[in-house]
Amino acid sequence: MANTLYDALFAPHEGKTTPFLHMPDGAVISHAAFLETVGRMSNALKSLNVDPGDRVAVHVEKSAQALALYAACVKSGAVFLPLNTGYTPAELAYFVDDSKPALFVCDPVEAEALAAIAADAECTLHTMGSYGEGSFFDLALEFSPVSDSAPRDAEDIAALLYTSGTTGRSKGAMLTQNNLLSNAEALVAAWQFTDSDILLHALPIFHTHGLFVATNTVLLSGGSMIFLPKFDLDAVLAALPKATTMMGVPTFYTRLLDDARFTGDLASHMRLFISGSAPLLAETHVQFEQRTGHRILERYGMTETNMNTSNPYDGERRAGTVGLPLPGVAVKVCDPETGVQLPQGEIGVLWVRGPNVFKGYWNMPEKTREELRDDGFFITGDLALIDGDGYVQIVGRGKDLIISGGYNIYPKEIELFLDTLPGVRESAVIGAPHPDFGESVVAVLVPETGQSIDIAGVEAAVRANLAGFKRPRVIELVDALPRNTMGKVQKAQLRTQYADVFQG
Ligand code: MCA
Ligand code: AMP
Repeated sequence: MANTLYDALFAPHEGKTTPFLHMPDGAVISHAAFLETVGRMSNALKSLNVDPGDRVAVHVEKSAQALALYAACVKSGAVFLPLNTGYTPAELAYFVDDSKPALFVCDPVEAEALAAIAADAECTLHTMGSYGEGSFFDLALEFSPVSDSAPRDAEDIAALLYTSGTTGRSKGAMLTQNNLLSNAEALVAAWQFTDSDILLHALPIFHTHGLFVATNTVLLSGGSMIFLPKFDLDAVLAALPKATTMMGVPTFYTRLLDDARFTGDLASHMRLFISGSAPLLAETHVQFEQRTGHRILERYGMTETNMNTSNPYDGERRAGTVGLPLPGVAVKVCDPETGVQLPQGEIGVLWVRGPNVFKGYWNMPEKTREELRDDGFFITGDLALIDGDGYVQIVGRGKDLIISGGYNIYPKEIELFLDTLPGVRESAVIGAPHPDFGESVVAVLVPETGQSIDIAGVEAAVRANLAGFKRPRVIELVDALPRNTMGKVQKAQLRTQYADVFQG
């Protein structure tokens, strides 16, 4: 039996000396060299008794080796489970306990702190540093680069990606080989990727955007990537002249526009700029076109669905819209209460269906039933309308969610944590417009009667327990939270009240 994803993305490049990764130190890693490492790692996984279907949890910095580990998991049939590098040990404990991986690969500097978490989950712990160094790579080097691919069916799970939940508990989205492959095929065609493309890759590789949208698309089309460890403005400006395409979150584009060195000349040879993960302001789209002549192509997706819609490559790229459904993807707008489809032009919750839609949430059959319907439609929780020409506009969110610099933050998770701190009776967490991140986090705290809250203590506790991107950048103390007659906290009122905290 074949291995659907490996055979499509990786196997065609075996033995090819064509460039795959252009590294920041000037090194070029060919497809063949990359796949030799993948073969060694795949043998190393076997030696660790990682069987097809086993999870491999990965909390490491971006590197060529980290990407090879993803490919090795695909080759071995293991389920790749990447974790945001910002997560603290307290956050990681949940993911490891919930997913019960066979192997947990972490940064060497955190191995000691995470040993107990791995031991509790009875999984093997290995290390991989920023340059790939560590015990896992050492082990891989002991093996031959030649290995067989594990037979995997298109419906087998290739990856488990956690997305935060409105209840505060993260949910693991199970993505099949076909979810990933069908989406890569759709995107290569929609964005006309070829083997001449050089993608400027400055995104993290622990989320759908940097891992699947960017990498799988380039792998399928046979092109290469300038593989930067993160979005560093100077490094991106220096790399741009060598790239043909770039993918980013809106913060990438606003940071470029804020720098006078980013000129039309610097972008003149580029074929395509793509944006997603968060709303791109229409004004950013307009400014970008004025500066460079390029109309940023905005697309829309989710961890659970990969990409759903995209503005056209050749047709009109409409600012403020996320374009048209990708081939094979159906979208409809439904009444949030009844689930009945609404007439064209009305605002409701967006539902999507297609080969891109995930298989369900790991160990959460009830959550899966709530959001993934028997007829295959997934309820995104995004509020949208579809215009007369079929373009989808995301106009808001039915879910209580903040998107900061492309990272999703669920207020409930932060509120549950803040409520445990000394002196805090209750809390409300909201997003307020932020010039760099699009939105950022504001926490409104109510002290226990007769007590005071030590703000410095709150900040320290947050730092110790929550990833930095979730940290409230403003903390306000109030006597009471605004509530409606049903007793529900009026977040809309708070959002209006604190709308300007990050401005000016
Ligand atoms: C880092 N920090 C942040 C963020 N990133 N705070 C708020 N929002 C953020 N996005 C905090 C760090 O914790 C640290 O906090 C401080 O900022 C500096 O960290 P640093 O790493 O230097 O930050 P940066 O380089 O300025 O990073 C900003 C960034 C990065 C470049 C926008 O967040 C980024 O690459 N975002 C891309 C996210 C992404 O790939 N999303 C795709 C999700 P402290 O000072 O307290 O220590 S996939 C998805 O959404 C779907 C499927 C889709 O459609 O794509
Ligand atoms: P995630 O859970 O990290 O996969 O994030 C998915 C969410 O990001 C979607 O449900 C949307 O709310 C948001 N999103 C992604 N792309 C866009 C976009 N182009 N415009 C507006 N929101 C977006």
